[in-house]
Amino acid sequence: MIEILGMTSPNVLKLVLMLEECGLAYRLRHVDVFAGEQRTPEFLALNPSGKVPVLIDHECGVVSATPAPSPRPCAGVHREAEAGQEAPAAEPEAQWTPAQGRRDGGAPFAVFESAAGLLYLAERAGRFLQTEAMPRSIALQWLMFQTASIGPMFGQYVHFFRYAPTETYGLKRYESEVARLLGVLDTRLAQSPWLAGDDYGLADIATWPWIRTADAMFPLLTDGRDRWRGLPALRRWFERVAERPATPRATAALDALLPADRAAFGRADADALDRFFGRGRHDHSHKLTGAETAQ
Ligand SMILES: N[C@@H](CCC(=O)N[C@@H](CS)C(=O)NCC(=O)O)C(=O)O
Repeated sequence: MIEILGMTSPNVLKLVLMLEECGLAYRLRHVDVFAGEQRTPEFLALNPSGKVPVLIDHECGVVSATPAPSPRPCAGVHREAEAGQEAPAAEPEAQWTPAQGRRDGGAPFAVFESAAGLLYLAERAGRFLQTEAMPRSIALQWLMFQTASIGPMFGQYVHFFRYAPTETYGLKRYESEVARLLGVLDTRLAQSPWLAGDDYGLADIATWPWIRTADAMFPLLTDGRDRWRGLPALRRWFERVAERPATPRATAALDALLPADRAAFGRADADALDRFFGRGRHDHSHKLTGAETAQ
């Protein structure tokens, strides 16, 4: 069983999409990031960066760094998803144990950073990542484009337009960069059916959840006119991924966490939000300057 610690965010959806595509059994566990569950010592032992998602593989703790030509045998974990299949028997409640770094074959094995989780699953399942050097490099280039540019820039843009819309300097800066990045994707997808070439793969799986998020903010980019104006290839790609059988299963599984997320946000007071957003009293610069820390 693979466990994903997360919330309703695009970085978490990446892993859920991949698990659904591979037909791997998994369980989603909600993390209340507004209450700071991601900063507990137990969580930091799994992800030193204190973010979701974290992937925990409870049954198959060893992956090879070399590409797998075929699905890796991993009894009891790798199975084909079947419509209407009953949920597996309940397992003992997993614990957030300090498993980070274990490669000795013992479970659980924890992976932080969503793209690292995708690579772990690709090597585990032997799917969605090219094995030949040059096609693999192209796939990794587009995967890294997502992790280094799309995710961080879209994330900052969402923050400004949702929580600081009057900060026009920040809002404009990120809006402009998001528009540029969308253009890069559209140009690529006008030349290639999938981001890495002829096959649907990790780069598409990593990028699609962020375009799903962008779908909600396109009106801001276009002053309420046609949301996909100027992005026809990106739009076709977005719809093709949405039509894959695994995609609605993944979005439904993720969206099931919405009530828990909304409740967590509703419980968060001004101080908790200040800490979550890393601003005001709870910014992190005191750690570098040695200045008085916020309590
Ligand atoms: N590069 C990381 C980004 C993870 C990330 O930023 N996660 C957000 C949710 S999308 C989070 O955990 N936020 C809580 C916090 O910052 O304390 C990844 O791809 O896994």
